[in-house]
Amino acid sequence: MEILEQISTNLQEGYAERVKKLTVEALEARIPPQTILTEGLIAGMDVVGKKFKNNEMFLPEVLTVARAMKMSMEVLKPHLAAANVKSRGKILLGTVKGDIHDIGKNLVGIMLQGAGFDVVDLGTDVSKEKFVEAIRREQPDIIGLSALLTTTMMNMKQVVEFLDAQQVRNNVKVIVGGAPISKNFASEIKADGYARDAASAVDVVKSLLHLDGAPRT
Ligand code: B1M
Repeated sequence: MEILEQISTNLQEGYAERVKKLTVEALEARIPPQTILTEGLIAGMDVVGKKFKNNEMFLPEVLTVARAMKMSMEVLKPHLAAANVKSRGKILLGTVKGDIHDIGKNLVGIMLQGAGFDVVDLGTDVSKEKFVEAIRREQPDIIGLSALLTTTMMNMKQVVEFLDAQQVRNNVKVIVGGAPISKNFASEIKADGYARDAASAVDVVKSLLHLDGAPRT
């Protein structure tokens, strides 16, 4: 669809206001929010990621794109979460220490809210101590750790070990995700689950909580 392409290309250029306006127009045209997200915004972000990797785009430009994505996500968020009914459980989310990437984590949060979970987002650069404090305070069913850097993914291991050391692991399961994370890595660090993307994060959470609709493995 033409409007999705426009969302993608304007996002790549970092035109925040235009992307936001197009997102509103796409919603008015009754394009499903999930389609706007995957075929407009994420498609555009994929191109940016590749260009960034090949040194065809640089940090300040990527930052502008990330801001545009965030603004548009604010518009989409209530629509993605519209199906939200009674809470099916509480999920604590955070990007681990040293890492400030939050777009993927935010998507995971939105998808989980959309699937009917309460989400408490601790933000980025979250220390293991902050995770433990929040677990004691919020009593979540699951905590979700995100990392986008190969240098910060090892901080996930530290969080898992700290939860054990602080004896707060009994009633909480840990899931991990982010571009450099794999299923093997998740097992290595003794996480309870791994999700490749935001949609599968919902499936993994449902499966860990033994809720209906979890895909059979
Ligand atoms: Co950064 N960055 N960045 N960056 N950045 C990457 C990750 C990188 C792969 C780019 C590259 O070189 N190709 C590279 C990492 C290399 C590596 O470690 N292997 C990189 C680097 C090097 C850096 C800096 C070190 C650059 C520098 O300063 N020299 C720096 C680090 C800062 C820090 O964290 N301390 C940095 C900074 C930034 C910006 C601030 C400019 C910006 C972040 C803005 C923000 O997040 N608010 C940024 C961005 C935007 C990117 C890219 C281009 C896009 C990331 C993104 O948002 N993708 C990225 C390149 C890329 O990924 N192609 C890159 C879209 C998002 C929807 O996908 O986050 O993967 P993703 O999330 C997915 C899945 O991974 C999964 O579901 C999501 C949705 O489907 N998922 C989970 C994520 N978390 C999950 C948790 C779960 C389950 C699934 O359960 C809990």
